Amino acid sequence: MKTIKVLPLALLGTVVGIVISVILIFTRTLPVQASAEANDIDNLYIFFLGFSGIIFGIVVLFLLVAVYRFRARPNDEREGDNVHGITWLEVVWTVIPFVIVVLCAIGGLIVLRSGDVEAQARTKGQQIHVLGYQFGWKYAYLNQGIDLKDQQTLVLPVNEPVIFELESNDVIHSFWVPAWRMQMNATPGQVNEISTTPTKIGSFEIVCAYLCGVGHTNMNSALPGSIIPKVQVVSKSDFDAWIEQQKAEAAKAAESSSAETTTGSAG
Ligand SMILES: [Cu+2]
Repeated sequence: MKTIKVLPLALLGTVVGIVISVILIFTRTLPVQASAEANDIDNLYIFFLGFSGIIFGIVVLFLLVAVYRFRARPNDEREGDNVHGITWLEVVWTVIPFVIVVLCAIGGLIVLRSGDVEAQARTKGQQIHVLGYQFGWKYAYLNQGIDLKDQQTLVLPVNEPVIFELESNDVIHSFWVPAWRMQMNATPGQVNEISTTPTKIGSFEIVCAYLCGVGHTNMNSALPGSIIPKVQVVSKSDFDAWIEQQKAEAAKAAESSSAETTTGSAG
């Protein structure tokens, strides 16, 4: 019976896999890191990518060697060897994936649990309601009682935790700010929460990460011609000034609409 040398092949596969992972890590440029969580999430991504690359290297190498070594020669009509039950191999192929999955789960649990940021955002941060619809986003500032108009820019202060309460009034959308490494579904009939702390001043892309209908591409602020404004992160003082301006505009609008009603009823 023909065999292959398992251990040297597994080692070679590991080396090939590491090379593939390193190439992927250094050739795929990630977006700028603009939140307190971004660096940890990138490290988790690299950790997952490393594991995946090594598994890929080993599997593909074994596959190629097996296909070549155990191929049927011309006119060889024999049945292949009937192999049944190799306990040590079954233990190995159960234990290794189990360990890998558990390690990845622990890594994910440590990095992705945002309990602290969420608690901070609830007590002294910004609470923003985000409504996804076909096709755009509408924001409300819950602490200040301000409702923005359709497609009005989301403005946030730097270095202050934010909690987003996401909802949708039609189909499932997904609110994604790549620079913050933050993404959460906006689902009809349900409020989903996610929190982050922006750490860089500037404007950053907002993308709808779900195909949500014919106008889906309009929900990607990175594309030319998109009607979706990017999110603006500003200094605390600029933010406070902007909030005052929004309040003043809302008061003015309320005043003129009540004036209209009065004139209407008088006439
Ligand atoms: Cu969408």
